[in-house]
Amino acid sequence: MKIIRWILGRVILVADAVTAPTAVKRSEAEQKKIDQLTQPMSLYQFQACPFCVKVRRELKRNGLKIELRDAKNNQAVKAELMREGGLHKVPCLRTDNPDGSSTWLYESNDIIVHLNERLGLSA
Ligand SMILES: N[C@@H](CCC(=O)N[C@@H](CS)C(=O)NCC(=O)O)C(=O)O
Repeated sequence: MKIIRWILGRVILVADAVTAPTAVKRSEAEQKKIDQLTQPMSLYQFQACPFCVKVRRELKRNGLKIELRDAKNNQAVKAELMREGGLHKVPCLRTDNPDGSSTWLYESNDIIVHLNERLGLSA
């Protein structure tokens, strides 16, 4: 079972690499505005999870600089996700708020919709 999952993961990664979306082009000023909005965000994810690949492709397509955190192999990141987010489930988008709290958003589709709305992107 583990080996099948591993092989499927590699297939997903190769397919993703071969069909990688091209990033949208925007003016320097527009990109700077988007970068400021994404600066407090990070994505907790697994490299070969199909739902994470889906979100990463959206980040790439929209030219979003959001830090990726490996919640599978990095034990500190995994513990942080469980302790603060509440679940060991990926993808999860973390947003650090100005008051010091963090907002944790699970579900790939909800993350994509949230990013589109928050950043004013066209879906
Ligand atoms: N409906 C969820 C599915 C997410 C999901 O099933 N993620 C798996 C990895 S592919 C997971 O986090 N499993 C928990 C674990 O492996 O501990 C989404 O679209 O984000």
